[in-house]
Amino acid sequence: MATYEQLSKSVIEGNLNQVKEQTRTLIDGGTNPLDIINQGLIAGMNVVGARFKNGEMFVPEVLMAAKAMSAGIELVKPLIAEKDLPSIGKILIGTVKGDLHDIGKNLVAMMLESGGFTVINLGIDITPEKFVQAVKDKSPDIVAMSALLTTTMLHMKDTIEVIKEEGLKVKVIVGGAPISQDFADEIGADGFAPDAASAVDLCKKLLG
Ligand code: B1M
Repeated sequence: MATYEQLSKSVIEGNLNQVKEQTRTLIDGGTNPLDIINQGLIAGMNVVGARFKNGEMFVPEVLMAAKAMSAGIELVKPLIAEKDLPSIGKILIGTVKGDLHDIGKNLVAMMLESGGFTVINLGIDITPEKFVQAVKDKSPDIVAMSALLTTTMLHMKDTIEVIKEEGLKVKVIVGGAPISQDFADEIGADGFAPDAASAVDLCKKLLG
């Protein structure tokens, strides 16, 4: 059976076929799906992040790694999503304006779905106006914003301001690598979650 280390290495190498094969082997061997994600797929992506930062890896390689990781997540996803659960709330999720990172946001969306929420995933590069329009159209209980860049996280504040200006009654949560509880408090968000699992707990708490 494949090991977490081998799976991480395949993510780092951007070897999509090998990631799929090793993920399948781990699934068939009865490995916990969340451990496959956290200890294999995300662990590999964390190494990619560090190397990207140090200039040891470049955008095309990072993209290949990201695609390989997503392919692994797609295989694990059906094992986590308990689609038959009745919805316990509606969540609108998106990555903020100017930001194209979607792996973490999609992971949060997937975990929320598996936690029993109905999730509307708006995608990436979502302007404050698009968030507001979607709140008007879909009437969610919670808006969940993700940002991975220190430059784009500022659009979370803009979005919250526009939501308030429009008088819309919806809770707002924020998350992503550069986001902290202090930042969430500063911009008037209702909550912050450091990872996908905590996002589920936070949404349950906010609607409880
Ligand atoms: Co970019 N990138 N990137 N990148 N990228 C980072 C974020 C960076 C930290 C890399 C680095 O320098 N070490 C850095 C940001 C620096 C900063 O602002 N402080 C960076 C940069 C600089 C850039 C570009 C500007 C590079 C360039 O072009 N010069 C550029 C910007 C493009 C843009 O968005 N406009 C860019 C581009 C890209 C790619 C397109 C190549 C690719 C994205 C592909 C994709 O998403 N489809 C990419 C990637 C893959 C990364 C890294 C390597 C990995 C991100 C990732 O997917 N992590 C990243 C370095 C890193 O984070 N290690 C990096 C795995 C994912 C599961 O984790 O997204 O953190 P994460 O999500 C977590 C939590 O944060 C949390 O839960 C998730 C799971 O537990 N979470 C939430 C996320 N959203 C949440 C929402 C919530 C709650 C929790 O509630 C609403």
